[in-house]
Amino acid sequence: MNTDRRDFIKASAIITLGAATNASKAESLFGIQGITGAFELPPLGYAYDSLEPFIDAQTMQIHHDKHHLVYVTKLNEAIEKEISLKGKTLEELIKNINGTPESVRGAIRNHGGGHWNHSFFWQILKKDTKPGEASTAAINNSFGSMENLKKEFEKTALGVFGSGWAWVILKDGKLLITSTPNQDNPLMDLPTGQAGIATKQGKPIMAIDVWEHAYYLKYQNKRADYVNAFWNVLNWDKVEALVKG
Ligand code: MN3
Repeated sequence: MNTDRRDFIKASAIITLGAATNASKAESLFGIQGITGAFELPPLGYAYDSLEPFIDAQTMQIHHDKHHLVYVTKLNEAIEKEISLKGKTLEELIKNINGTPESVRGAIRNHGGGHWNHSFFWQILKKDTKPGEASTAAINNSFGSMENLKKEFEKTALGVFGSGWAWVILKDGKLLITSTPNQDNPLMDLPTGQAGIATKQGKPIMAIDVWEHAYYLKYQNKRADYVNAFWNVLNWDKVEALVKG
């Protein structure tokens, strides 16, 4: 590792500490430990450069420390405005978008979704893992082959117009592929099949963030190259646990 890289990592570690401090402050806004709404930025869980060369360290650092933190901060701000939402878990919030008071519905949808999606995305990334038995069986059963899954997933990821996500979800024992615009999520109780909304709902098993902030520094406008590189950093261990769970 050269000196520049070491300094970069050291600087990154300091920025991460700063983010953690902000999250603690957000929590104290509510006074009582354990009251949700005081959501925190979860640690990335690995070094920013862990996914090189497929996803670069700078992208990971900005994506986690800056973009994800904004979703957490704005989610907390929205909950502060709507007392009935305090005490709910993140999953309860995003599964009940329809029942959310209108004044904060958009904010919970965008920032609660953003917090959930990114927390999930960090966990689904890891180099050098292999598909497990349960995942392989489920993929063969649902798509016929791994190649078909990859082809359909890539097509869906490339077909997201503007910002959004592509997903593999589990529904009634089958794996399905879907996409969501913006920070929507297949767990949200939004009417499916309408323009601008996820076509299918289910339990997320894998996901790719196709917002430009997820890939632009390295891939610029070449989303297809980023999506193709994704298979090198998909955490099959996590996929296996989700398929089994
Ligand atoms: Mn993102």
